[in-house]
Amino acid sequence: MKINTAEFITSIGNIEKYHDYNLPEITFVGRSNVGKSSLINALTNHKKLAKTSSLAGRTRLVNMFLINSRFILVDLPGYGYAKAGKEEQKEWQGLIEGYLQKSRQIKMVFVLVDIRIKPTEQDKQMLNYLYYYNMPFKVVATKADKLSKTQIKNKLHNIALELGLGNADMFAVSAQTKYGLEEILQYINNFLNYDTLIPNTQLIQNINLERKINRDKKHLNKNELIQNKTNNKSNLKVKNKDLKNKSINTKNNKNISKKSIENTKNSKNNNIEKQSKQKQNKNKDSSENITKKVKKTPRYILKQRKGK
Ligand SMILES: Nc1nc2c(ncn2[C@@H]2O[C@H](COP(=O)(O)OP(=O)(O)OP(=O)(O)O)[C@@H](O)[C@H]2O)c(=O)[nH]1
Ligand SMILES: [Mg+2]
Repeated sequence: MKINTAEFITSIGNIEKYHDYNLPEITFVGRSNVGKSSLINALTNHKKLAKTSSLAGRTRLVNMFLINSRFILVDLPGYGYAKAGKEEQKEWQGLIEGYLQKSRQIKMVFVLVDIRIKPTEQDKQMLNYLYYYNMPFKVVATKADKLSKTQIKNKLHNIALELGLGNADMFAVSAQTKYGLEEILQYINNFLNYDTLIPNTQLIQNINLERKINRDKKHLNKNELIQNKTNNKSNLKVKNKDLKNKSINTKNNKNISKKSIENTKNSKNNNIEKQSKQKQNKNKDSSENITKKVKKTPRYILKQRKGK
């Protein structure tokens, strides 16, 4: 089987929103950061179909991808992410278990473990759970590129022993070098009986329609944003103009008041000058008067005064 098309269908954060598309589902579970999303991308030959991260706790929702319009790959949040809060861990656990309980379409659960690390208690719990509910599963050891071929064989054997499984239940893969991917695809092809699957053309049409609606919405929002931006800009321009005018007015007012102060100062000075001139004149007048008076004093009186 070759994967020709891989389309994102939906993300579910609340298991009540799970929708049965009446297509076989293949599910990827495992510890946080083990490489679930990377494996989905590698299998489908996409770089960003499922979001990946070097930081644990990247996938927080149940993500569903439609493959060749015939079956669905399901990427689950990881368990055992120690740094996540207790509430968050509970939420993810609820989503994982909720999905495993609710879906009637699960045809295979791939339980991923890191090939270099001994399976954890939580890995064992997950396998017990699947075993208990009689769900088909296989263990996939990831990041095989970190080991040599002989090391891969040995580690795979050890993990199988630890989990009480046989070698036939195990795969080793690398999303980086694509090691072991053909084997997984071949296995999926066989257990799904791929050639007998009928493509769900309605679903792909719905996905495309929804995508178009979202694109249009985004476009509309973008236009709205641009409109808002230009409105804001022109509002800002008007505001700035107002502010400028206001500041010019205040400047003018300031100039006017400066002038009026100068005028009052000048007029005060003028007044003072006037007053002092007047005083001077008065003084002059009075001295003149005195001299006049002196002048006017009859000569004989003056003589008498001199005689004194
Ligand atoms: N060397 C190597 N690194 C890998 C491989 N697969 C994944 N990784 C790296 O492991 C980190 C986690 O990968 P993800 O695919 O995001 O892991 P996940 O299991 O989906 O993680 P959660 O979403 O947190 O549950 C990333 O840095 C990947 O690049 C692999 O095959 N080889
Ligand atoms: Mg992930």
